[in-house]
Amino acid sequence: MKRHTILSLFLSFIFFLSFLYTQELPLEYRSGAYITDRSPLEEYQQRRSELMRRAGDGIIVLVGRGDDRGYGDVGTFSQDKNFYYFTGVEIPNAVLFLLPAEQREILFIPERNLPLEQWTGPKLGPGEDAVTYTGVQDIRATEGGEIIIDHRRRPVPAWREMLISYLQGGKQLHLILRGTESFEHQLAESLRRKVPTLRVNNLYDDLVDMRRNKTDEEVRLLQRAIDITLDAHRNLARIIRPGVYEYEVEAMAKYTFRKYGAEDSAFPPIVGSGFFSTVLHYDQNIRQMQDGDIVVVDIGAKYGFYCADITRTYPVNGVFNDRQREIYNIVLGAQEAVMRELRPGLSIFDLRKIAFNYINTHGEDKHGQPLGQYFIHGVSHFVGLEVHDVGSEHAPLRPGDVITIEPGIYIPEEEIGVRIEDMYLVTEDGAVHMSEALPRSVEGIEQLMKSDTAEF
Ligand SMILES: [Mn+2]
Repeated sequence: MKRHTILSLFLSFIFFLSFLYTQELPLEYRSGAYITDRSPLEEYQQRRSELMRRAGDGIIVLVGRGDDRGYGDVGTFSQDKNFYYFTGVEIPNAVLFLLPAEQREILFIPERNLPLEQWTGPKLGPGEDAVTYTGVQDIRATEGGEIIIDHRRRPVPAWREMLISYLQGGKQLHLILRGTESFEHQLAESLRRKVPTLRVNNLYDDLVDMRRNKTDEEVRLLQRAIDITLDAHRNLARIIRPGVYEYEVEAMAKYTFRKYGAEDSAFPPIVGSGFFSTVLHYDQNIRQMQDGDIVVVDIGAKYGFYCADITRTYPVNGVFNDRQREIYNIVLGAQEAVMRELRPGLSIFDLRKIAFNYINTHGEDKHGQPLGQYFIHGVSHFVGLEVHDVGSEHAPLRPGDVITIEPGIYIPEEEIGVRIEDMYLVTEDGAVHMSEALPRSVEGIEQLMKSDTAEF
C-alpha cells in the first residue's frame, strides 16, 4: 500500500514534468526576453554583416553576459548592450562567432537544464526553435559535447576550444574592447597564453561609429521610450502639490513606464525638491514637498532596450514665483539658443559653450555675480542603448545621432535648481525635436499641472 502511494506520487510528478516541458510556449517566453518589442531579425543580421565588412577577415567574438543564478536564487538578468545590438538575443551565457571571409555566423547558447527550468521557466536550447528565434542558422551548445554522425559519436568542442583552434590556424581575433578591464580584455589575455602568436584587433571605434548612426528601427524604439516618458511627466505633473512626497512622484513615473510596456527605468528617477533641486543626481526621493518649492523631475523609460532621458522642473504649488520664473526662463533661453544652433558638424563640447554663454550673460545671483558658475554639468550626451551612450563629446555631430540638450542652473543658497532636458535626432539640416510634445514654457508647465487629462 505504502509502496503503491510512493510510486503513484512519483509517476504523477514525472507526468507533471513532462507536461511542463512539452507544451508549446511562444518562443519569446522561452528566450529570456524582458523586452516587449524587438526589431525584425534582418535588422540584427544587417548589423552583423556590417561588422564583418569592417573586420574584413579573422574571427569576431562577442560574449553575452553570464547568468549564474542557480536553484532558488533571485535577481534579474540584463544582457550586454553590444551583444544585444548585434543579436537581439537576451539568452544568458551566449557567445557569437562571426567569420567574415567565410560569411559564417555561429551562435553558442547553453543546453537546456530541465530541473533548473522548474525555477526559471522553459528556455531555448540549441535547435530549430533557437534558429527561428535568432535568425542565426548555426547554433551550438556553449559547453560542447558530442554528436552522432553515421552511427559514430564525435566530440563537439566548447566555444573556447573551437576559438583556440581557429586562432592557432592563424586567424586574427577581433574584439570590442572598452576601457581597460573588460571581460574581453581578460579573454584576450587568457587566449594569448594558449596562442602566443595571437593578433588582436579592437573594433571599439567601429562599434561607436555604428551605434551612433541610429537606424529607422532604432529611432522608432527611442521615440516610443520618449513618448512613454512624456506620458509619465503628464501623469506626475498633476499629482505634484504641497504635502506630497517625492517618492509618490517617482511611483507615478515607474507606474507609467510599466503600464505602457517599458522594461524599466533607464536610470534611477531623480525627484529633487527644495534644496535637493540643486543636487544633480539626487535619487533618494524621500522628502515631503513644501509650498514654495521647486522640484526637478529627471526620468526616462527603457523600451526595447532603448533609453529616454527627459527632465522638467515644476513649481510644487502649481505657480512659479518671480525668482523661480526668472531662473527658469534663463535655462529655457539657453536650451533654445542651443536648439537654434544644433546641426551636423558641431560637437557636444561646442554646444556647451553656447549654453554657458547664454546663462553667463543673463541674470545674476544674490551677490551680483553672473550665473555661469551655477551651470555645473555638460549640456548634452548621446542616447541609445545606454542613457549616456557611446560617442565622444569632441566628435562632430552628424545625421543619425540622438542627443539630449539639458542646460541647468543650480543655486543652493536660494534652494533653486532648474533643469530642462529634451531629446533630438540630428538631421542633414538641423534636428528633429523628439520630445517636443511635452510643454516647456512657464505657462505650459503651469497648465500641465492643472490639467485633468492624464490617463491611468
Ligand atoms: Mn541626461
